[in-house]
Amino acid sequence: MEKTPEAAPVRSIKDLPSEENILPGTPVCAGCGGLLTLRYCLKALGSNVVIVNAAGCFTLLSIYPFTPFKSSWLYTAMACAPAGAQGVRDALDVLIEKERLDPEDDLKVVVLTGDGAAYGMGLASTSAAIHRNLDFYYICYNNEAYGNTGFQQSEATPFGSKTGTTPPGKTSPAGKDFPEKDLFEIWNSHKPPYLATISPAHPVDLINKFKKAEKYRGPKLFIALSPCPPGWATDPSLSVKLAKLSVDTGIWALKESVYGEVEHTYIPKSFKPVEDYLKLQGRFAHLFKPTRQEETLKRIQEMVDDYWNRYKLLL
Ligand SMILES: Cc1ncc(C[n+]2csc(CCOP(=O)(O)OP(=O)(O)O)c2C)c(N)n1
Ligand code: SF4
Repeated sequence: MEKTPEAAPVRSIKDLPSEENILPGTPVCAGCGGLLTLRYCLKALGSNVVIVNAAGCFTLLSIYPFTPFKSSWLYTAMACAPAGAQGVRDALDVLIEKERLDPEDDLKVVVLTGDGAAYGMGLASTSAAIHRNLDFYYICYNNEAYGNTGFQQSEATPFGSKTGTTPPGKTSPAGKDFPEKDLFEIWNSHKPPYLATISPAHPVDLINKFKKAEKYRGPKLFIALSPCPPGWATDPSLSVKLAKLSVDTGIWALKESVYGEVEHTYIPKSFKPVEDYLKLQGRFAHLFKPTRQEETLKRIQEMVDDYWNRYKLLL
């Protein structure tokens, strides 16, 4: 169901909203791709927002009495942020019903989680909230592991990645030896009004997706592949480059879905080899040294090619 007309899209980086709703000086790591993503998301969402955060790295952002946000913040356990969002949405609706809150002053309810919560521990409560058609936004900053507790594998960890719980060794030279879950497809099977993948290296695409989502009442879901310097063993200065390479190699497909209908919003003119992305990251270093793991590298490239072939978009 649509609630507002769609806002005009922005055309270039110069047209991004200048307002900042997350201020500098946070305790997260330098070069955190998730934080940059969140900064762009809040430019689109504004400050009339309640963020419901599942335990993770970003819980450190807002610890009483300090906060970098202009908006409100509620912290929940890992599995239940969407249930927390339901409570906040219900409370706002009751206040509006009792005429104690002007509908003009209504707040957007935004769940914010890492991939450990989104792909694993919190999936049941997310599925239930989507099924109930809860009117909320869901932002997952996906650093492809449990970041806050030292980078253990999550259900988003890709094939070939080293994590604290998938060390490359004799039994598993590749590190993680099976692929990640496809959360986009899992969410999409619920046919929510709006669902998108986003990237901190594509802010225009990101902002336009939020503008488009705004017109729908119901769940509006966003997943961002978010470079994580300590976990990925990369230099903080490389985060935007890595986010861009993830898109240019086809590893991270930028797409959206409206009521289950998927469309890609950006298709690289020519796809770069996945190695260009992998070789810059310490978590994949064992695939190159002391010897190249040809089979593993080939399989990673094939998985990406298979994805784009499925959509007949590989040029
Ligand atoms: C049920 C439960 N198990 C374990 C933890 C400990 N814990 C706190 S944050 C965290 C990592 C969360 O990972 P993710 O959701 O990917 O977010 P990130 O830390 O990467 O930001 C864990 C395991 C917890 N809070 N609750
Ligand atoms: S560990 Fe990674 S996701 Fe967590 S704050 Fe640091 S850079 Fe960001």
